[in-house]
Amino acid sequence: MLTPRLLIASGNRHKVREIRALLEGLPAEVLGLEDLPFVPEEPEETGATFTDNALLKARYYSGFFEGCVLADDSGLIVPALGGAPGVLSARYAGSGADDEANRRKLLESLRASGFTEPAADFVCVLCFAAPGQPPAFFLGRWPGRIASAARGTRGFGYDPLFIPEGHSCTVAELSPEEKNRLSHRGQALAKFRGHFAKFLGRDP
Ligand code: ITT
Repeated sequence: MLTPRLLIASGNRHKVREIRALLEGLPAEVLGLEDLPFVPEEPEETGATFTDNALLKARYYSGFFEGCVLADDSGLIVPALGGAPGVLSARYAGSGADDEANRRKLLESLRASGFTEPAADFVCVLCFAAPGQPPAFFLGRWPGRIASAARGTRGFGYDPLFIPEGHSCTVAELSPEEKNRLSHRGQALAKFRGHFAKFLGRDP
């Protein structure tokens, strides 16, 4: 039997590193966008929800690849800010903004609205698209709060500002293994692994 091929459809190298670690041991050949004959431009993420955008990316990259595709749409939700940055997490401080600019904008928004260490959730929606099958979705949610200042050097994005529930350190102070064990992405991928095992006709 041919080894099934699974494309991780993300242009974010930090996400791809985490997803690869979390897919370890899977009986599939795991590919990245760099393995495509040419790397297509990223699609515009026009969806109103993480689910919309995960589907949009899975469908888009399926057009360039014949095997199974896994797309991730994720971000940070701060209810005190009306759900921001939400689906705009990657470009909260404007299109092309880097992680540091997005973190600065988050701290400024919180300061301006008078909130200290408000509750927040990291959310991840994975969309799995297999040829000839309806898309399947897997959700992970990681509750916590926003620190008053960035701490730690690991991870990416909002990790230096996110204190997971039950912890006093930020995600950027956790080891990569600990983050993957607890995170929104880790939770969504654990669900996906069970689905993929069944898809391949194996026990999870
Ligand atoms: P792709 O769409 O190509 O996958 P992207 O970075 O544009 O890459 P998203 O649109 O899903 O991906 O935006 C995700 C943003 O949410 C990401 O850039 C971070 O700012 C934030 N984010 C998501 N997961 C995170 C995590 O585990 N740690 C820190 N920040 C995270």
